[in-house]
Amino acid sequence: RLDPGALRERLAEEALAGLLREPLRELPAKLLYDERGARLYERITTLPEYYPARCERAILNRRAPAIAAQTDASEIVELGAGSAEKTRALLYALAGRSRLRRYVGLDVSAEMLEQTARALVTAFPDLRVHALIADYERDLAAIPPPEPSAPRLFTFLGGTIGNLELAARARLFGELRALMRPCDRLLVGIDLVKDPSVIERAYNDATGVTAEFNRNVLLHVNRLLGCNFDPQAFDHRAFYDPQRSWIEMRLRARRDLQVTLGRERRQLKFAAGDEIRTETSAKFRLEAFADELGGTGLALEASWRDQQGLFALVLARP
Ligand code: AVJ
Repeated sequence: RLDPGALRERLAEEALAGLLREPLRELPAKLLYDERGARLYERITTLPEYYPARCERAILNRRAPAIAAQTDASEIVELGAGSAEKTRALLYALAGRSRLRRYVGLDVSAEMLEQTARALVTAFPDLRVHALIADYERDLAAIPPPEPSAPRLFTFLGGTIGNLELAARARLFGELRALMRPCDRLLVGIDLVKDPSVIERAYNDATGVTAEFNRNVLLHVNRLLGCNFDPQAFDHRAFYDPQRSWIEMRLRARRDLQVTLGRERRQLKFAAGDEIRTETSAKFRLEAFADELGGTGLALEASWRDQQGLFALVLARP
């Protein structure tokens, strides 16, 4: 477990830098996952419009035995563990082969991770569980060293890899590659390019849970920076950018307003219509994704799609 104070400090720095960015203010997507945000995301994964979670779950439930056989892993290292709900299919499949020894989960959401770790200890009494309150873009060094002859499966599920831009993805894959021995594997969930209206519906759900999830980032920022954003003064927006093959979420000021930034007492001015980008979530073509992996010394070993072809799990080896 890393020092939560240090993580908080870094999140605050990133939030401040993003709010001062020109021409478009931007908050890093990981800020969406404070305790309330993590819970709202869990609700999103149950929405009928939000196909990524449903599809990934279907693939995992169907393919977990094959993935377990192919990787022969005795350890899972999960980046962005969240509730680890979908990961359980893998854990059961590995436990069924009597190979499972250790689970290492990383997440920035301390409360969610703590709860997840406790739940896993209860569900898998023989499993050693490590919970690292950590940012996978900075804290991979905190992962405990591997055990000899205990193959590791790194998992990065949910399509969260899409929150990183190309250069950041290459950096992360490179760092993971450096941690991997020949026996280790990486399992990544990627959301696939498809009809934009399907994607836009998934991020503009009818009941407004995603809007609430998006606005909640401002409450998190208020605590991190001691400022006074009124979430109700912002509209949720999510739209697909075909040039960049990503969907982005923004918050748009409903009226002219000012926000006082805590320590600096600095005034941040918004005119009606001004926006803050809060997330970009890239959609992939499998071939291009395989090329990205290849550029970092990883090779695509296998991939599985759901029956509608909306989402894919990719298994990569060093
Ligand atoms: C958890 C990053 C995969 O990008 O689809 C859900 C987060 N944002 N609805 C995504 C999210 C809006 C999600 N990831």
